[in-house]
Amino acid sequence: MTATHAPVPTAADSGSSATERFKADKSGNVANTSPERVDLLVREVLSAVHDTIRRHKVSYAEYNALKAWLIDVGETGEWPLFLDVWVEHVVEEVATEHREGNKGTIEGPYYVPGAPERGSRGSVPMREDEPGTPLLWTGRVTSTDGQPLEGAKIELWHADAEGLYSQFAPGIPEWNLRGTFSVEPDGSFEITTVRPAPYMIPTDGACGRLIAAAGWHPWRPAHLHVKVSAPGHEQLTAQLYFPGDQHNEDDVASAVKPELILDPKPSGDGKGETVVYDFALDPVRG
Ligand code: MBD
Ligand code: FE
Repeated sequence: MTATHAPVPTAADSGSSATERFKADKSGNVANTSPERVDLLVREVLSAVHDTIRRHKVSYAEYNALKAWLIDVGETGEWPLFLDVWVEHVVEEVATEHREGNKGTIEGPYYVPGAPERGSRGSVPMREDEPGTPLLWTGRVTSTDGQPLEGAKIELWHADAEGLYSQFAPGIPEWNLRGTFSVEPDGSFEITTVRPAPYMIPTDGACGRLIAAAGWHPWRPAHLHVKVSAPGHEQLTAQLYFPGDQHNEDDVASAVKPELILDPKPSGDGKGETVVYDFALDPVRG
């Protein structure tokens, strides 16, 4: 870490932004779940909680600690963070188990739709003096049968070299390190960005207090987030990781898969890195 840090975002800053983001983009699009399904799922979850209480003879003091913590999750705006870190990976697993194309992983709480369009060969928006190792990423988007997907779109978003996300930490330009890319007729693209730093879950909110109370660690390995879409194909949400990151093996969000680890090489000019990573998307069936 360098001596010049941006202000560390408070849990409440990033939490309330993530909560507002979710409400704006996704809360209008929730399942109209049948009473039978609600009954089944809620009963099973509650029954698992009841079993744990009986098995471990949970005390009133522990019950009240849970109650206080759940209130705290809401007050620090950390429901999106809590759910995406400790629950989403299994939802993603179930939702994508039929796929034959690229593996994906969780979206997490910091996606923002509508990032600036940068064509098929370009740089993500970044500051003039953006810190971090330059990264030139080339690749292709095809269907699972190898056909190039000319209409494909790649949305890329990631933390900066201090592990901070624009729109969820103060003092960063709105669309910094967030861009939307197209592809050439042969499906190829070329994206310039910088290597992100590992991400630390805020320690001053409810999630941080849980991590400390349980003796866990708050780290996600460095990662690039992407959403890749093309007409007639399932949208792929993924994250790409860097080899040798100490948290690839123990990501707090359990979102690393071996297929998602990049293989960057030093670039010819010695100033940065280049990497090749392609996407094959599953056609929408039926
Ligand atoms: C992140 O940057 C992230 O990607 C996830 C899944 C959870 C918290 C922060
Ligand atoms: Fe992230």
